[in-house]
Amino acid sequence: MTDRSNLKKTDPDIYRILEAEDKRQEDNLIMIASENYVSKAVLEASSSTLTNKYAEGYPEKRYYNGCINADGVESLAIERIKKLFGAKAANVQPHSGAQANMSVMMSQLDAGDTYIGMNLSHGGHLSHGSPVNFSGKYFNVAAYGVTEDTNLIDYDALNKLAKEHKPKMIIAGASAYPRIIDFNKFKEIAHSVGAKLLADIAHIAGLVAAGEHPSPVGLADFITFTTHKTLRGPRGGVILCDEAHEALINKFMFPGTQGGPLMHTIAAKAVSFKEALEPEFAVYQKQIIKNAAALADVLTSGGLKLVSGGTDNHLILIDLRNKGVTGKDAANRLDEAGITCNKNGVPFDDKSPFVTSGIRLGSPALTTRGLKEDDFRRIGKLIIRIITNMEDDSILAKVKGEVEEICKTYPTDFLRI
Ligand code: DSN
Repeated sequence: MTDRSNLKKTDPDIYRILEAEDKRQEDNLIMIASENYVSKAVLEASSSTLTNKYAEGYPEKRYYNGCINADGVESLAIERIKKLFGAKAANVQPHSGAQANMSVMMSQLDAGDTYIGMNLSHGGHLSHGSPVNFSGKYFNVAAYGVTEDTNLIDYDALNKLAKEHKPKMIIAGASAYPRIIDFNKFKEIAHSVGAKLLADIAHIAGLVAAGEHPSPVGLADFITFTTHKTLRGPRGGVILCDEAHEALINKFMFPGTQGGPLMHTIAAKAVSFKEALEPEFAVYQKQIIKNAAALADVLTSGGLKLVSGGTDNHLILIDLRNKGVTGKDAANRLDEAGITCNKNGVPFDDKSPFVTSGIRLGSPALTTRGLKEDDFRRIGKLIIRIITNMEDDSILAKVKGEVEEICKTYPTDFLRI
C-alpha cells in the first residue's frame, strides 16, 4: 500500500483517482505496446525532492547554485546510458521522445529543409513528420512506408525517395512496426545522398540494449528514444550521438528546445539504466520476445490477420478488416473485458485514426508482471473469443472472469511504495 496519507488529507479528489489508477493497473491486462511497469526503486526516485530543484545547464555548468546533487544524478545517468548502449555521448534531459527528436532536428535542419521519415499511417511516429506535429509543420517532409504485399519497410522506395529529394536527414524508427529494422540499409541510403541518419529506437530501446534487436550505435549519426517503453524507466527521453555532435546537441536541448530539466525524472532514469545493466534485464527482454511470438502464433491460428504475418519484437499489429470489426470497437470491447490495448491504423487503412482497422498489442508490461508463453497463449485465445463474438455479453463476462483470474495469479505489489 502506497503511503498517501498526506495527499488523502490535502486533496481527497486526486487521492481517490490515484488509488483508482493503481487498481486499474492491477486489475487489467496491460497490453499497450508502449507501456510498462517501473520498479519500486524507479518510483521512489521519481517522487524525490529533486522535483524542487532548478538545474538549467549541465553538470558543473549550471545557471543555478545548489546543484551538487542534481549534478550527481545527471552524471550517473549519462555514464550508465553510455555504457548500456556503448555510445560516446548522451543527453538525458529530454522530457519526452518528441522533445529529443525536436532537438536533433533543430540542430540539423533549418525551417523549410527537407527530411524523410516513416509515414505515421504505416507505423511511423507522430514526431517524424506528421502534418499535425511541429515535425511536419516547419519542415518539408517526404514519407516512406511499407509495401502492400509484405508490410515490410520498402527500402527500394526509400532509396528512390532519397535520390529524388536529396534530404538533409532520414529518420528510421517506428511505433507500430513488428519487424527488425535494418539500420545498415538506412545508413547506406542516407549517406549515399549526404543525409544524416537519426534512429528513433523508442519502442525497441530495451531490446537493443539487451542485444535482442540490432543496434544503430555506430551506424546512425543520432539516436533518440523514450525511457518508458521496453527500457522500463520513467517517462522521458534520451539522445545518443558521437563526441563530435555532443556540444551541438546539448545546446539545442538546452537552451534550444527546453528550459529546466526534470531532475527527479533524471534520477529515476539513472536508476532504470542501472537496472538495465543487470543480467536479469537481458533475460526479461528475451522473455518479451518469446511472449509476443507465442501470442502471435495463437492469434494467427485463430484466424486473425497480423500485419507482416507475425512479429520479431515486442508488438503485434492485428488487421481486423477480414473480421468486419473496427479497431475502435475491438479495443473498447477488449477493455470491457479487462484487456487494455489501443486501436491502431494498419498500412493502407481506409478508416480514420479515430476509428482504424487495427489494434496494437505488446508484451512488455505483462512480461514485467511475470507472465510467460502459456499465459500469453491463453490471453490470445481470450482476445480471439472477444473479437469473434463482439455482441455476446455472456462471452464477455466469461472472458472478464478469466482475466481476473490471471491478474490475481500475478500480483502487482511492485506498484506500491
Ligand atoms: N505514442 C507512442 C506509442 O504509443 O507508440 C509513440 O511514441
